Amino acid sequence: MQSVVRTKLLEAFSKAEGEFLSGQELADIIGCSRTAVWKHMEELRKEGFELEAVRKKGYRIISMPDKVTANEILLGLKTRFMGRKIVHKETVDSTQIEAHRLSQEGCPEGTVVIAEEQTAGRGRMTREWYSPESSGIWMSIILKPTLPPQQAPQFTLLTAVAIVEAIEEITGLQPKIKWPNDILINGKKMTGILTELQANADQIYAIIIGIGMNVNQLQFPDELKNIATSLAIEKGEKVFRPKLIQRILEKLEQYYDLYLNEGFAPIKALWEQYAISIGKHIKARTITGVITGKALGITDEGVLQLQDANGTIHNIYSADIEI
Ligand code: BTX
Repeated sequence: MQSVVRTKLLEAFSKAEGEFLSGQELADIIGCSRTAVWKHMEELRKEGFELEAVRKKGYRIISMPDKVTANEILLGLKTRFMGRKIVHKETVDSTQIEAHRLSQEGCPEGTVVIAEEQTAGRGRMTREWYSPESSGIWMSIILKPTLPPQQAPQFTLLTAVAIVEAIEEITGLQPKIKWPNDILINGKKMTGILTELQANADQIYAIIIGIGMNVNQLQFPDELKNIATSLAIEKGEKVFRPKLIQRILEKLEQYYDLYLNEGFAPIKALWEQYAISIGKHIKARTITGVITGKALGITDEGVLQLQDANGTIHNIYSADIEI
């Protein structure tokens, strides 16, 4: 099915909120015959959509497949540009690699690359990110703000706020943020964020935000068992991924707009509400060594400030934190 037709169809069903749409209404919306509408509906059915067709009433969508294809994400998505273009892959090495490529080809801002499975998902500093099939959210979002590269780390914090609030609204769980890029529930890592850049020394061309979220896994490999968790484990039931993705994209758009209009201050205030490391005695492993001390807070740039036993304040730009 052509993507324009599909988008129009799914938008119409989304507005109808579960009510029937007649064949004629759908034909008018997508500008084709009623026979063509029937064909499009059959295609959706083949993709795993459960549809009800009733004579004289028309069609309605009863349920969607347990996939994170463009169709499911677009159905009910309330954003202007975030996630309006979605590239879905069954299997990919890393959605980051694909997103870098699309960005270089000039894709629109807000483009999302999402996969059911990653075979070479990556974390920071070439670490691996475990991304098994159809159980998590493995996605990369491309943003193109006109900003200097020094401001890029703030996007990790902005994304963390969007994710925490989306999870709270959809599941009722209350995740916490561990500076800079981990989201934890009950002390275990449930989401990691990877912010990568295409930039020169003065200006960002694109920010690629990678989100790896454990959603429906019920077990982890031995090396992650004690440090990782998923939403399904914490909630005791499966979570419908497309709804959660929609809410993340909506929140991201909202906070990205706020950031561009009002700067980092309002994002920082929200971030502090959800952060766990602030005020605590922590150990920060940076690439140049280990510093221990009290986490005082983050600066207006998003840099962590750590006060050691001698009272010296260290600015930490990137590190792994132990609380
Ligand atoms: P990070 O470097 O902070 O964390 C990586 C570490 O987290 C690993 O060394 C391992 O100990 C642990 N880990 C690996 N997989 C998992 C998992 N599924 N759950 C919990 N802990 C795990 C975090 O990096 C940033 C991760 C971003 C992943 C996304 S997925 C979509 C996009 N594509 C891609 O290749 N990466 C990003």
